[in-house]
Amino acid sequence: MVAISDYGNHLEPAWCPGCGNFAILEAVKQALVAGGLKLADVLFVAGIGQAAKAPHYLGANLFNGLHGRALPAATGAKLANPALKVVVESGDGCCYGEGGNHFLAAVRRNIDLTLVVHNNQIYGLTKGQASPTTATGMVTKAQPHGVFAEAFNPLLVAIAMRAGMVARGFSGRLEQLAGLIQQGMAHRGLALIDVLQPCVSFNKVNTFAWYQQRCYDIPPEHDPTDWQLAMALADEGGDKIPLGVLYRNDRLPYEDHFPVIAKQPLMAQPVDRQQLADMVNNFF
Ligand SMILES: Cc1ncc(C[n+]2csc(CCOP(=O)(O)OP(=O)(O)O)c2C)c(N)n1
Ligand code: SF4
Repeated sequence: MVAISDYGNHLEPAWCPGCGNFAILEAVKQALVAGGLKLADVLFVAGIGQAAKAPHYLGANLFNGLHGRALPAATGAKLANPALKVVVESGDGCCYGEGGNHFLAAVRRNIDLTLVVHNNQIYGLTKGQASPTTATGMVTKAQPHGVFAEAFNPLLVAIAMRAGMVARGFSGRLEQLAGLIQQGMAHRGLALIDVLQPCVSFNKVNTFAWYQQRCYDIPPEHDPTDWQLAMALADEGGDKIPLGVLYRNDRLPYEDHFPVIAKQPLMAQPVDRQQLADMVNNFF
């Protein structure tokens, strides 16, 4: 049996009071407990940012790397030890900006990772510059004339490329969010959970109230295997923001394609140091 008290540590989150990250942290804990996942079963991987700090407060295995580089590190860990449940926590800037190419590669590969993106539509840690998901026209200190670029729609891109599972949650709806993360962890293949997360300090537009007014639950009769319907849902915006699982398929996860790890994970395989040395010498 796993309990919420198994997760967490003595560290006090260095987030502003009222930040949407608190609920995401709680939702992740609840999903781990609901999935019966023990500390040793899970590896968290993060980059840099307010969102990327979330796993620091879980007391679980953690690899914290460079900004935007969580997904390649997580991919390596998953290939080395496919038995691990690997969860990536990233900000919208970290995942869709600095790490944008890695996001596309992870979707194409369909590596079995749970990708929880804390999407506050802003760069939080560096104090409020526009991120790829900041709405066109939004004025920030770094964009005094408003953002000129079209906002990146991660759900539309992920569904267009047939990611394994694509969902959207909101940190103002904890119970639903925990359920979505749990479903993501249970899914074999890449599961993107894009979470609308108000940044109370630097995004004064997309507030809790702003999201509450616009978010609605995807009706239970929605068939997430229907790609075209999922694309249409992902394309909704402005005053209609659907929450729930938009899309799901049963594509083979990346790691299932490698005969070398079919019988035994890489981390359990013996290393022939002589062969390794010969290879390195040959190379140089
Ligand atoms: C390659 C690189 N570019 C830029 C930075 C500076 N930087 C650190 S955090 C950050 C923004 C983080 O925003 P986001 O990923 O959206 O996370 P949040 O802090 O909003 O949760 C930036 C630009 C960096 N550390 N490394
Ligand atoms: S700056 Fe924004 S994202 Fe960062 S802790 Fe404060 S409210 Fe949260």
